[in-house]
Amino acid sequence: MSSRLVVVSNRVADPRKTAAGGLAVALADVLKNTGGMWFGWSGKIVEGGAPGEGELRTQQAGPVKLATVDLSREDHDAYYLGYSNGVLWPVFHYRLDLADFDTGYIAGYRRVNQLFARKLQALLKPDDIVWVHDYHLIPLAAELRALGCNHRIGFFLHIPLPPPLMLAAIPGHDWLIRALFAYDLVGFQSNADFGHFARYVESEAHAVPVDEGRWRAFGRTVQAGAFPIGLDVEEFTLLTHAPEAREMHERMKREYSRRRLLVGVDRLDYSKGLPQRLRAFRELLTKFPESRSTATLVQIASPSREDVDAYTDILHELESLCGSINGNFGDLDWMPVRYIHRTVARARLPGLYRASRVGLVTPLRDGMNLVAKEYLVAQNPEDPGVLVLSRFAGAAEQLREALLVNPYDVEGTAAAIQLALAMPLEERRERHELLMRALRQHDVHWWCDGFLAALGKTMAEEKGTPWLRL
Ligand code: GDG
Repeated sequence: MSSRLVVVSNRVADPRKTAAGGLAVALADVLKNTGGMWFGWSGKIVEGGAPGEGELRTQQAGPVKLATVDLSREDHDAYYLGYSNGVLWPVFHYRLDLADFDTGYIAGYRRVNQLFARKLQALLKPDDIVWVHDYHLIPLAAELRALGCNHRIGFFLHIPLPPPLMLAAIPGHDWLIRALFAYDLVGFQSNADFGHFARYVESEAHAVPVDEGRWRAFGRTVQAGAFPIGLDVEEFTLLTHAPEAREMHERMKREYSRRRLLVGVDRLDYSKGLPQRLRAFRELLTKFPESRSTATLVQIASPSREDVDAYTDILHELESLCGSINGNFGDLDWMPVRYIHRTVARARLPGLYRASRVGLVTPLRDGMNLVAKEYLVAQNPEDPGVLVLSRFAGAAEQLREALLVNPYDVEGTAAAIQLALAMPLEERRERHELLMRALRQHDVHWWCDGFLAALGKTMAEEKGTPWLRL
């Protein structure tokens, strides 16, 4: 491709360093290969800074130019904490009960998108292809178009899109969806999410279907589709065989030689179903006495968004559940749950996954979930562990040979964990082989190439199409 790729996301990371977090890892993998520019917030908050203003800095990181903008405290609190993580994140994860529809947030959300549009437009070259990521930046293309930008612009939503009536609970939902029509291509993680978009635009926005996955409304035409994100399988395999992961694997095997390990690795977030997972584990210990004093759950819950209230609540709930399980079931030489509220170095994760007989990935709702894929890649194909996966993770559409569970059903999940612990070697191998085939075929390069090829194929809108300001 001769055009330069410009990736835009809330946070940027140096692709030469290892990042924590699904989106950052995937985008770093993409940009390492294509080169280009990565634009976003610097992570810096300027106390007392003027709203809608922020200093732009650029720096070269290998083949990638990093361009970042600072945010004033007022903008950060309204755009990031308020609208993105206090409204869009909960509603898009089907948690209307946790949404804080404070009317002040949306102005900050727009202000930051306008700021980004202004700063970004000044850096764009005529043939650039712009790829915008995630819910923080839904109106970015509309703001760019309002400044006269005619570039090819794609959008990928990393989190789920809820059904139309749930989306409609957001004051100004029509404004948000209308903003998506400023993109040439809109990508979702799963067919389920794409289906919700299709139903929304036809029923709420009265968009006219013009072709497969293509609609016309608000004076523009948008193409949409499902592009499930994948893993850099090769890179994660290398990481699995690198010294740090091997050492971790050996240590865990030594330490837990008489136990069977279950592992969970998640950002501490209410969408990840952590309390439900712990209750299912407690149910396992209650219902299947043979698992007592053998099954040990290692749960990494890496700190995340601690300045959003709902996150402190889940932290307390988890601590109390772990305490009561360890108190009621533990013994002098056995602690059923090892709960670690810290970020573990990425290089060590594959060792932990590989030492674990069961991988527990049981979100209540998740766009994709890359931990499920990492767990599978890290397994020893000769003696692989079993993935217990929530049917409500986008990954469940692809990973049909995992043990799929309903995380709200504590008894059912406990029974699936028991099945995983007892699964004969031959069945474990068969399932793992089929799952690995799917992961290799649909890796991060397939995802990126597929999205960019589809974006390249979208028909350019006529130059000068009037774009009404939002
Ligand atoms: C969003 C969507 C979608 C976790 N704890 C530690 C750590 N991690 C890493 C994992 C994995 C990543 O973070 C988590 O990715 P997920 O995909 O599971 O979830 P989100 O962060 O919510 O990501 C999600 C994703 O975007 C990509 O599109 O799949 O649905 O919600 O890579 O390994 N990494 C390290 N230490 C930890 O303690 N180093």
